[in-house]
Formats: sequence, C-alpha cells, structure tokens
Amino acid sequence: MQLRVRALETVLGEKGYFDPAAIDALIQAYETKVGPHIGARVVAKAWSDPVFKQALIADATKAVLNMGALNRVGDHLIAVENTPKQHNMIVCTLCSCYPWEVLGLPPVWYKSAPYRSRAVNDPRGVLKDFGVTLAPGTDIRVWDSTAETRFIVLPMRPAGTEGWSEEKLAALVTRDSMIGTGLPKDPKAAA
Ligand SMILES: [Co+2]
Repeated sequence: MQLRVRALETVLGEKGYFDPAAIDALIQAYETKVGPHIGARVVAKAWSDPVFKQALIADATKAVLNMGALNRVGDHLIAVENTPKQHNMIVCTLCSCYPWEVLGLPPVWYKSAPYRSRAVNDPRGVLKDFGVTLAPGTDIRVWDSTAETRFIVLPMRPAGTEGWSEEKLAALVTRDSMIGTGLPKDPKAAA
C-alpha cells in the first residue's frame, strides 16, 4: 500500500497535478499542529462559555473553525454531550473515520477490528477495558462515524473545577474522553 501511494504521488506530482510542497505542509500540519490539544481547548471553552457551548452543539463544524482547526471541505463535525443519563462513544465500524481536525491522528486501537465491532456489541465491556465505570443508570449511545460526518464527545465538566481558567480546564481533557472511551482527569490529581 505504501509503495502504491508513493508511486501515485510521484506520477501525479510529475504531471503537475499538485504541488508536492502542499502535501508536505499538510502532513506536517497533521504531525505537529493538529492534535487533541485543539479538541481539549474546544471542550474547555464549552465548559466555560454557555454561548459557545450552544453554538458547538448547534454546529460544531462552524464553532471550531475559529479555534485553529483545519476544516476540510465537505466534512461535518457533530458534538455530542455527555450527561448523567447518557454517555457517548465514537466508533467508525466501517474503517477509521475520526475527527482529525480536533483530535489529530487516531490511536491504533481506534482502527482495530475488535474495537470497531465491540464498541457496538458490548460498549460497556469496552469501557471496562479502558478502566471506565459509569454511574449506574447511565445509558451508552454509540455514534458511527462516516467519511462526511464525524463526532467529538463533550465530556461532563468534573466537579470541583469551579472558577478554573479555560487553560487549566483544558489540561483535564484527555483524547479518550473526547472519543468516549475515557473520562476527564480527576481535578484533585491534576491540581
Ligand atoms: Co471510517
């Protein structure tokens, strides 16, 4: 596969269909600029600013545009909010669709067949494997990503963070908490 991609890239480049520098810039952006720190800032802002949170739930694509996210044409981002009654979890059962613009490159397990099937069949078991136990009575909703529609979980703001700055809050937001396979860090441990 790598060789094929390389060959295709060479041919297209030689024919002048694209500028190799543009590809390099894109790869570099995803390797160094884009990552879960962007999603963490989005979540921290939503925790701190009710107006932004409303805008995020209404249209996440639009809401994250101003936060350094590299939106790709045709992509649609949806933010799903965890509540005491509902925990959200994200999967791509078909392949590995992932909200790159806010979370960067996907972890290896996200693309694995066991995660992709078990997230649907046994989400509670998957959470257990990740060390997450939800309060009794919490429903789990699993969202299946596609090439056009991707999801980011808005975790619940941890108790004991009243008055915290957005920057301090963002440090609690883990990548997995935005996929739904984890929870934010314990503020007592982080303080
Ligand atoms: Co996919």
